[in-house]
Amino acid sequence: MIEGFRFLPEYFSPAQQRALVSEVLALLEDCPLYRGAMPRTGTPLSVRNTNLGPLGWVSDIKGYRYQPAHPETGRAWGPIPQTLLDLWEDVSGYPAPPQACLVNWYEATSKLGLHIDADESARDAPVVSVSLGSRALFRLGGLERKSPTSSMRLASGDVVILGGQSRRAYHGVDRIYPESSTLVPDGGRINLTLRRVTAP
Ligand code: MD6
Ligand code: FE
Repeated sequence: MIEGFRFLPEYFSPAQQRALVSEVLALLEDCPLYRGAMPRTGTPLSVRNTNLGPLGWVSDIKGYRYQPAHPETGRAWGPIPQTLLDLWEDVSGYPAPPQACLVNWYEATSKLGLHIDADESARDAPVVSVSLGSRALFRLGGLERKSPTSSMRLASGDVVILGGQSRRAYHGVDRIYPESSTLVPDGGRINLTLRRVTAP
């Protein structure tokens, strides 16, 4: 496995997972999920998303970027839940708080192609990810798109950290298993990724 990758299974208890899902669902009322698009082609993304925090990751026909406001409502994104700020403090080893929490919402057939998270200028900060709801088949490769990959199932409450070398590794979600959990409405899956965008 590539250096800097960490997997913390069942970091959050079932009760903590339920509380976190409720909190995120409540925040989404003011900060709704929307469907972004691929740069250049404008092809709709398979996964709907929104963000919490002072900055949010946006993808549309013009490209990828971080911005302080929701592209559809024009309002600031909601706050990052304290549970997630505590998680970052516990596992990131980074001397400043996260600025963005990307909320990715997977439906039964959603998937996420192999990609690198490369839109942050704080390149030394890890990305910390929380899985909630249905299990996902997560694929992690190396620094090149053609690098060999290995697959693992991410279950509700699991935390994944891409730090060190793995921060620049290709990864994606091949499928979810929509029958595997009832925590998220309609057997969906929520993935929360905490990111530091700018150097402190
Ligand atoms: C997902 N995760 O689990 C997609 N990125 O749905 C990511 O793309 C990801 O888990 C950076 C770091 C950790 C991740
Ligand atoms: Fe990613």
